[in-house]
Amino acid sequence: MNTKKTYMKRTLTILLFLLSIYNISSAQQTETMNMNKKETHPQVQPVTYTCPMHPEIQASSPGSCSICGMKLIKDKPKQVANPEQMDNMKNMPMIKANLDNIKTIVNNTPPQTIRYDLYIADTIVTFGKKSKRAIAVNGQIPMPTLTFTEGDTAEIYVHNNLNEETSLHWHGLFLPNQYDGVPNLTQMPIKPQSTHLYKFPVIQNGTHWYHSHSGFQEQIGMYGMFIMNKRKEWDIPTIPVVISEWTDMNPKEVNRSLHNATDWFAINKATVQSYAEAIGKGHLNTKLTNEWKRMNAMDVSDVYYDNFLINGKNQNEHPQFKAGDRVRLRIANGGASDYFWIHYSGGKIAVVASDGNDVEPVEADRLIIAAAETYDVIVTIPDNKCYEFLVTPEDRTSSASLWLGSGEKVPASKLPRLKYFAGMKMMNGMMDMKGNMIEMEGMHMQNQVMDMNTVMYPEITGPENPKDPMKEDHMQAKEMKMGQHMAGMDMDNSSSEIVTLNYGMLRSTEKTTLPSGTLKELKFDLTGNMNRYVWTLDNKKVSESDKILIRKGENLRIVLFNNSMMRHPMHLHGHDFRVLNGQGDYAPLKNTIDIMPMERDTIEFAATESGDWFFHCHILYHMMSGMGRIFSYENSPPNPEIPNPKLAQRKLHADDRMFHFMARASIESNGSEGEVMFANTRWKASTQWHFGYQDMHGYENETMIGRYLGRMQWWYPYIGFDYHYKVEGGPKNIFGSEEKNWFGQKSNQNIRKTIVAGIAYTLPMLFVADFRADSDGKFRFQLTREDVPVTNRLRFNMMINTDKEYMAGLRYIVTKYISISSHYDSDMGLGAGLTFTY
Ligand SMILES: [Cu+2]
Repeated sequence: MNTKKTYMKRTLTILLFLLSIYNISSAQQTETMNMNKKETHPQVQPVTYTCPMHPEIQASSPGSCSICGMKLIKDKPKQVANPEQMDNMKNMPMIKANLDNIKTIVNNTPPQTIRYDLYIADTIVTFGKKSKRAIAVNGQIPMPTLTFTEGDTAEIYVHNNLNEETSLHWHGLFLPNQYDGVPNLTQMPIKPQSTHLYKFPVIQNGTHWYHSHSGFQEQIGMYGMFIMNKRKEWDIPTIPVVISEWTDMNPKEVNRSLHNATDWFAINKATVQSYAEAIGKGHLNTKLTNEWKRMNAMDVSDVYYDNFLINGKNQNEHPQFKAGDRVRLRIANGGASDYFWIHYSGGKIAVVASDGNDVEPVEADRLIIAAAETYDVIVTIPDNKCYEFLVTPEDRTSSASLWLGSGEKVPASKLPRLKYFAGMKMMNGMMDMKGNMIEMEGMHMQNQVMDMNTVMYPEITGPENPKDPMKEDHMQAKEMKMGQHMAGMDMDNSSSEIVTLNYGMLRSTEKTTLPSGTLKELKFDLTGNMNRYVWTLDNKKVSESDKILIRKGENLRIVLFNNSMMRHPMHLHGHDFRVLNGQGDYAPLKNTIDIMPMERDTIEFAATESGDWFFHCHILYHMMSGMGRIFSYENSPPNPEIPNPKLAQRKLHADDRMFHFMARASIESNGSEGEVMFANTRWKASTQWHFGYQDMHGYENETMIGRYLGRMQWWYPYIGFDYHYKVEGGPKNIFGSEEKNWFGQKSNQNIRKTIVAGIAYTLPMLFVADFRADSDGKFRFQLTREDVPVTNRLRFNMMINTDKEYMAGLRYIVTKYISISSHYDSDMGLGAGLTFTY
């Protein structure tokens, strides 16, 4: 296996590669802005020849790389990793969008109280392949757009006509704590068949949204736009754009499946990254390293969705626009878990606000919007044609579109499939053997400036399989060009390079410095593991941590390090925070910050409110598993909406303490075996059986309860009960007599009723080692490996232990619940049949 040094080297290579990509766009932008080139131009150093992919290879004359054979190029790779250079990059120049000539219109209507009545009811929709239950408000999905003007008072009557509790959270709004809409924290849930009033002054402006904060209701329709106009607004057409996902699966079942370590979603998305695929693509070593490091397959999103919606439809048409028209899109990602790429076929996208706060207009070719973020953008209709505003989920499984204008359709180019093995290779390099993301010395991974996932984007880094000679040329050419950029020479300013928006490019239109006050600094690691779907801060769920007390008048600075393999959009209720992105006094204000793996981001805000405010990951399924904290103002007056705080807290904590039921049972020609379990984040109770059809094939049942330990949950100590009954005459054991085990102890397989205590530990390659002792003083050591992904749908399982028991089997997954299976086992012999999973 590779040494740690190799991993570090590989990580460094990837980073250098990303830096080179970064340099292209930053250099290009410098050009456009006519900025002083001295600031970003690299220092002159002696010329060496190096490999674009392997910077450690350096030669004084041209030649080829001894590692990959790629042609060496003139370069000075050392300076790229220079921290000083990194600092220059932080103050990167941007392409300003010129919007000075847009006219404005003033609203002279005096401030007023605006009343909305929202009737929440069950409905049936066919957004996917089948008709399914959803929740509509006033008969529509998304919920109606609520519009106010700064200075108005909002009076919103919520009529709950569901047979379950509900709530509405006003995302990004500054309002009295009791109207924030978090059930069991700022109010009690709105009971079925009752009405609840939210009434608060509108003291801000911008594009926001609102959604249910109860259970999984947000996934099935309870999201809508919440727009607060300024007194003076741009006088151009404005379209609210709320993006969402749809799954035909009940979201409770989605949640259970995620906790069940099923890869059904990956099978649907064709992202299993099986051994067959790894070998076919020349990535066996990558796959082995990945499993050696106890990781699961690489992916950028958790859930498979059947459809993606913009304002409730996959395709939207706005034919009224003509050449030269400019349109403002107020975009909110109301999806429960996905990030979305945004492109426009009619040219650049001018970004003018994020999370309802204005930024200096900046141009980009594309941007990614995290769950719960909002962006205001302005696009131009260049000609009398119909241009596509394309919205693509990060996993690129499908897309949704908004068509602007009429006439000949100008489609945006669809995003190609991600290069998952390139992503896996990158992830391998980023993670150490303890499951920690390795932070690079002198590299500031922050604010999306370096998107590690770029290695997976074929549109930027070339196609996946460079073995194809045509493609290899393309790839090599592209890398050559990047290498040249690293050397600061022959810059190709062709418009083919893609400018992707990142947080470093957001600059507030006004100073955002905090009022003077004491500064309190808090640090959180974003932690989790995909295998058991545990998502936490500092390895603690909401229910496992105390409220964080803060004091009105102080300033809070929060440093967030993402030590997990997924990106997380962290959202703070009731406050805007500054994102420290190198823009100094003009740091942008946001309420949701996307943090990529390995990033360390800093936010700060003034504590100006009172009461309890939720701070959590806005991926619904991460939040429900406990990824958050509660900020609580000291000495707040009691919240009149929470008559019994103890009861409310118990109900709030119930969310992340929830147990999930899982089962797997086979019925094969030689007998039945299976497992049923109840598990939550820390605890698991399970019973396993193994029944032959005849006495000589044995009956075994083990029931145990245990607790997962550690952040990565590789340790699982347990106690339980084991019953084993068998008579002579079963299949001949390949290890000879079963009378004694491999420790020389008398085996009691014929009739065994014992209490057992043991500990299981997940080894590299995802083998589970299980050592236990029973009440008769007998020891057993067992190795198990389950669900080796042989192909997209074929799984291999094996087990061997010191009682001379062994098993090997294959399972072909037909549907989410049914597999065709066959296995050989030392008690029951060979059999074949069906396996049911729930
Ligand atoms: Cu998350």
